[in-house]
Amino acid sequence: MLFLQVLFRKIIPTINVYQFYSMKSYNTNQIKNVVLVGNSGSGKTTLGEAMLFEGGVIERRGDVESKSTVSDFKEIEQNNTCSVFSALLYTEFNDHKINILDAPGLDDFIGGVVSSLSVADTALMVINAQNGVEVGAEVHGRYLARASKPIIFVVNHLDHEKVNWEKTIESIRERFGNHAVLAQYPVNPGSGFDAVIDVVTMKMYRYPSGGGKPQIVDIPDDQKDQAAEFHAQLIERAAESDESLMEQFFANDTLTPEEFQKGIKGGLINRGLFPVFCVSAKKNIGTDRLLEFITQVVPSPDELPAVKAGNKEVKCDKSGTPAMFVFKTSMETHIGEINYFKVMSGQISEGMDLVNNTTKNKERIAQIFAVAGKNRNKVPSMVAGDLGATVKLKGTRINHTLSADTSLKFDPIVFPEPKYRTAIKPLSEGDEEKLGEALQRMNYEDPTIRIEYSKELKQIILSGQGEYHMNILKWHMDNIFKIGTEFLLPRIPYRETITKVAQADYRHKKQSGGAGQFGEVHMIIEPYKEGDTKPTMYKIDGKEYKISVRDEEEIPLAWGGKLIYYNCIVGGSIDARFMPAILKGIMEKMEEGPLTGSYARDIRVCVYDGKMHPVDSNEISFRLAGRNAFSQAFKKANPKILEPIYLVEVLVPSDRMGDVMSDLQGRRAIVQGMESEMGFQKITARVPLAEMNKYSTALSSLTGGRAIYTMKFSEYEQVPGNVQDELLKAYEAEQDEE
Ligand SMILES: Nc1nc2c(ncn2[C@@H]2O[C@H](COP(=O)(O)OP(=O)(O)OP(=O)(O)O)[C@@H](O)[C@H]2O)c(=O)[nH]1
Ligand SMILES: [Mg+2]
Repeated sequence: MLFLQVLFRKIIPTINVYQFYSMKSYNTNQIKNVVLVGNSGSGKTTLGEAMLFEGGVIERRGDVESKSTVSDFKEIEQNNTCSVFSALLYTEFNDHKINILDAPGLDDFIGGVVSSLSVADTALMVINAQNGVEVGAEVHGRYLARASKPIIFVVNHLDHEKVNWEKTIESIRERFGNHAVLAQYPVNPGSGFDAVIDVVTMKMYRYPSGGGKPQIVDIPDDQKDQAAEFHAQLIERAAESDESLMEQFFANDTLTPEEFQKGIKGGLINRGLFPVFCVSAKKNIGTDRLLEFITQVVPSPDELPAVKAGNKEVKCDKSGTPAMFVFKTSMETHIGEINYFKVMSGQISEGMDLVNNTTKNKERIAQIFAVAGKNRNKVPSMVAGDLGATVKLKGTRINHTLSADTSLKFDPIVFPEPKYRTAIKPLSEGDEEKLGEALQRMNYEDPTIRIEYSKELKQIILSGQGEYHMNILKWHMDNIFKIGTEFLLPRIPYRETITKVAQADYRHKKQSGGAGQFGEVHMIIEPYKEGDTKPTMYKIDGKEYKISVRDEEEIPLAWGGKLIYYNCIVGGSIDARFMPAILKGIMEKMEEGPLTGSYARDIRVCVYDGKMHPVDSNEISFRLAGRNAFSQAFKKANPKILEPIYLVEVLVPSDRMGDVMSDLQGRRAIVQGMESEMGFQKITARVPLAEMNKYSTALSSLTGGRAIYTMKFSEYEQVPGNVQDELLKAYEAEQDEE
């Protein structure tokens, strides 16, 4: 079979699809689903490559530098020598199928981590032994805790001359507590690294210079005490995972090998034990032992709790109802849309019909693939717990459930809120529609992108996880979809309101030639506050106005806040049929505020007097009179511009806190709090959106990429006087240009 595959690849290298069933079929208890997480550059993709090589899925190991890894197969990833999308890989080891999700480490691509976590059962947290725990590991650690996923630490780069093993272990313990327990330690970390001592098997593994299969020998005398001490710590931690094991441990002061293994597995599953392994992915040292541990100890999908699907709980059981959950959708040249799925229950077979319980479409599963990057291996079926891909589905996307049970819908993956925005426009006018379609397709592949066609800002606003994230999206527009685009400064959705009562009246009169127009409106406006009682009297500039509200309309505004519209006309000075027209005129100015054309909010309007003309008064006259009277009153009511304020949380290593703080203060931030969290400082601040432009890039350069932030809308607040003046000037200049 292998000969045919090699021949196939030689004849048609571009097609990485094995047209015939070449893969062994696996049962649920022979499947392990792991996700590679950790900071960018920690070596996840390189480790994935070594794992595929050790499992014989690939004959030669590629590397990131020569753009030849299985995982980073997209052009954009090779250009940037980092993972941008998550990639599904698999390897076969010790009669097991290990599905490996290689997740991107950069925070801009966090979407790939979140979707991978939704279907992985255990995480391999890859740590760069030169730097210890970095911000990427910190962030992923939080997601893993929220999803209560088991963690195995894989300390990588142990062959690097700048390695610092002690500092690395210290940082892991500092961040993840004493649940992190050594399963291995390196004998000679640094450029000569070739051996580890494993305190699970109590053996030393010495690797040949090219990596690969080790010599397994007894632990040298000078290491025996150290190894025994670590072994005892591991045994104790394993015993703590289960009461009955604890009793065994107290009774016998140790555990049997079976109890030990059971304890480690139990500790993994309840997150009481995070074993630490040692590798050099680049030199393929330690990979085989890690794979062995995964096949022997890591829980298979049927050993984990049932998964929630609305009010149902679904066990990962081969004999259950066929059901699959789509956790990733990607577009690939020559193939089109590929949907990556997990078999959540039952068995999925080629040619099977299932129902998409979101679109309600019947879907034929034409082909099923075991996937390793862009290599797809056709298989006749997949059992509960397995991860695979399929093509040619009609409108199936991420978060969709396909099942024989039409009432089944697994809980959706919740992607993080965006924290970076830009505006985009096509270089050539006629490309709007094409751009819209292309953005939509990108959004299917990456749900952390938000696309907003903002009528208010008259821009296409893109939001995402960072400037890098948006640049990657632009690269796709320019290079894949061939649509020239440019990024623009995104406008800020300011708001306008008033801070004091004001009166104005306006006469609209047009009686020269053709149908005449006449309408006169007198109104008083004031700021609206929830719970205010109906007005009865105003005193403005020494003059008193008695008000009796005859009719009231409360209008909740689509952009937030309210408008209260009172008909206080007495004596029929304006006929009731013209009141809606006046309101229409006022709403036109509420939509395009008198100060900067932004939405206005939280205003009460009393129309208390006016004049009509028996012939010339009509809807348009009073719409215009209402509009202009409102605009005049607005300008007399000490109007203020409001700006959106965001609650920003920045996670920064302590040594960079000062720089980050002063930068925030330079952005008109109001610091709400600081707390230290496991070697990091968490700064919470309220910051105007207008000051957060390109913050991801600024923060990255301030901290060498060692910090992250999140932001979410908090409320609207008046801008400072000088800022209001600048905004008014800018608006006037813009008006003059038009
Ligand atoms: N010396 C040494 N270099 C390594 C090792 N593992 C990875 N590297 C190098 O580290 C760099 C980053 O490796 P990747 O595998 O791309 O790291 P990653 O974690 O996938 O990074 P992201 O995709 O950005 O999250 C590459 O230049 C690798 O060659 C290792 O064990 N030793
Ligand atoms: Mg990578």
